[in-house]
Amino acid sequence: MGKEINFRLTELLATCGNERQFPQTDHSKPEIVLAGKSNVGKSMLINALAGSKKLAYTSQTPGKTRLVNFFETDQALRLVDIPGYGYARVTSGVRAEYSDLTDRYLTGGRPLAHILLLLDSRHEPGELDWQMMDWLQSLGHPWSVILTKIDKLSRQKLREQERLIRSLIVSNYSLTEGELTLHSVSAQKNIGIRELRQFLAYLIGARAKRTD
Ligand SMILES: Nc1nc2c(ncn2[C@@H]2O[C@H](COP(=O)(O)OP(=O)(O)OP(=O)(O)O)[C@@H](O)[C@H]2O)c(=O)[nH]1
Ligand SMILES: [Mg+2]
Repeated sequence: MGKEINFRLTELLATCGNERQFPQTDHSKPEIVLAGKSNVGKSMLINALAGSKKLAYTSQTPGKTRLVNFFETDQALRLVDIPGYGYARVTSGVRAEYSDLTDRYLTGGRPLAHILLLLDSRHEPGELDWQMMDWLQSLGHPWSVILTKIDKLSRQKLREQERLIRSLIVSNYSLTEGELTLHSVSAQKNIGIRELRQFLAYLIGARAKRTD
């Protein structure tokens, strides 16, 4: 655990519309993936982790991130923003294309350290979230849950949602409580971000540098 990671040293590495554009794998830079429905807050969370407002493109218009974006943090890890699933306003053909690129990424033999599945803290997981979790379970990659936009809930309501969502997932996959890690964040209000940096650093055997 000697290494320290400075998340403020996060840069865009590559923006990929197809598999050939993926950067060469580097096993000294494990990849941490952000997956989740369009508009759940993936891009904004990358910005919050990096302490930068404009690193990853965020938008009011769902489905803007149609590419796999690779970011590199302090030459120690990569954050990978994969296209949001479930954007109803694109045609099914385009939707298939998105999930195809995501599929190629997830099954491409990359050094995947962990997948963060983002869920909106205000809602129970929807059909597409369950499909994504089923997929992650079947691929056998380690994954955990991030509840986003918690600034929209009272503290008490958040506790209720955490309990509910945790119990739904634990029972659906017959997990023990300890097998499901769940973090709650607000990228907008910078809540839970420092803890999440620590968790990500821990996943790759390092520590997050205190920068705030
Ligand atoms: N209140 C609140 N709004 C947030 C938070 N995080 C993201 N948002 C808003 O949610 C919307 C979508 O955020 P993005 O980060 O662009 O979502 P995304 O998951 O990258 O979406 P796609 O790129 O379409 O897959 C934006 O309008 C953000 O301002 C948060 O922590 N709190
Ligand atoms: Mg995005």
